[in-house]
Amino acid sequence: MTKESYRMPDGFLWGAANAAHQFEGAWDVDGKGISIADVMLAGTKPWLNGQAPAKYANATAAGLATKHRLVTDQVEEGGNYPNHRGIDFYHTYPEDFALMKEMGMNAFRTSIAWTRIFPNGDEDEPNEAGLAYYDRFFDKMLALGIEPVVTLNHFEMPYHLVTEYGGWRNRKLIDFFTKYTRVVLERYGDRVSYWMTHNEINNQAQYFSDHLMLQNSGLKDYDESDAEELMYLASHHELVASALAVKIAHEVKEKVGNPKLQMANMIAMNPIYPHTSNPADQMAAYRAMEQTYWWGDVAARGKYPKWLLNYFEHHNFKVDITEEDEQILAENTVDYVAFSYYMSNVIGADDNPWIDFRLDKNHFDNEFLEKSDWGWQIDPVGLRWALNWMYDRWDKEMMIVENGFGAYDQLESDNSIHDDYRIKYHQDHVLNMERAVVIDGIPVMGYLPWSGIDMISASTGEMLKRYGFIFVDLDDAGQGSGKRYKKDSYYWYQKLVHSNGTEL
Ligand code: BGP
Repeated sequence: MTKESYRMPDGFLWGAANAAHQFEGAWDVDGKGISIADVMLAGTKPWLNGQAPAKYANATAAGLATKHRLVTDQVEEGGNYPNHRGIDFYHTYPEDFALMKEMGMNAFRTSIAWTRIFPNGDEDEPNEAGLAYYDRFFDKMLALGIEPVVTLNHFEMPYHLVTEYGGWRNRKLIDFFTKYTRVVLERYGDRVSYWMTHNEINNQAQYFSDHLMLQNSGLKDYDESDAEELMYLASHHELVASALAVKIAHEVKEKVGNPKLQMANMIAMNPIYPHTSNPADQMAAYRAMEQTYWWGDVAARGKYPKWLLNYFEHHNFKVDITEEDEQILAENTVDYVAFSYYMSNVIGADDNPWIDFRLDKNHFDNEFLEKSDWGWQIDPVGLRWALNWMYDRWDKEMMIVENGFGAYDQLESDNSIHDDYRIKYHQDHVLNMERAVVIDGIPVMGYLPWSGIDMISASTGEMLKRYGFIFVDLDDAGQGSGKRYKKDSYYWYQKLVHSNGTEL
């Protein structure tokens, strides 16, 4: 019996995805400023000599057990900052893009490092050396026939905007972000058609996580009791800035004469299922979905959902939604929705009618799903479910800009890597995506897995949590030859892309 598979529409984008701070390295080259990623230590080996400075001794000891990445006040002598080196893609991109082109990819997603363009974020003029670098970078991609898909803000905002302005809680960030957006869209808008604003803006729904609050909103040094209100306030400023970025994209589209230029939001989509068929569990899961994806409602529908405005009022949260903001949001909804997909979750009800959903409460394992070594529940059917849920809700074309399987890969003596577990993960997810496209009629623009090449894990700072179809011989301390080797998944993906989805 032939294996089930479906051909994707002509022009479908088969690519891969990454992010500047996770693979470029060159953290202080050509005028680049310090980003929030540059002050995050590795979760597995935070101090290169194994000795934590006195001021960080307690936090280091507490974090090691869970690979929790310590955020330092500044770049500290002796710290192991894996994002400082990444895989040196800043210099190796010509060779690495050629390797990825050989895989047959016609698209690649990455971010522009905001701090290469505005090192501190509040300068009047951009850093020309940074702009010139990405000129060469995008020109190389286009010369290879690889369509750039670009994230404006991928967990790498200028750290100066955190320490000097308090991050996105400060409305001034809207101006800093829109200035940066206008500069890069006017510079690259003739060559780069697919853009998106804030990576996984909704991660901060889990506002009890210091990492997610820093990575999404540059929030640091706040009282735990203020965390939820701060998250909503910062999110509002991010959403207004995102809508203004859509407006700028439409202006630049005309100015540079690129009719394909379009701007998306970017959501981390991991479905939340009810623990049982008990209606109380269903109601909890329903609200948990709304509390985790309302950012998509504002970006795609142009207004806040009523339940959330009620929630702000009930909790006396001061979120400064002005009439001008409401008009900006309403007039500038996104052109398409970009999202990441890795796993799904399960929650049960509690007795709070205002349902303050948090993944650290009433969270259950899904007895029908297996987990990765990092506990991520593997759910390919959930990808089809999510595509249907989002299309029904937001009525926008969609692009899968992250889907991947982090694993400890083994480099064999003959330099082969047998990652059949990663091939299976992608086979199952691609099949469900193809069902959504062909059977459910969902308009999916492309599949850009995380990732074409190994890089630094965002949550743990590990190099050994590998996602790539291309292996990079480096470890968590940055030791190794740095050589690239093709995994078995490289050849599998090459066949899939060349068949436009039928050779699963
Ligand atoms: C998403 C991020 C990516 C990447 C991915 C894998 O949340 O958008 O940047 O990090 O997760 O997760 P991790 O790197 O934590 O293993």
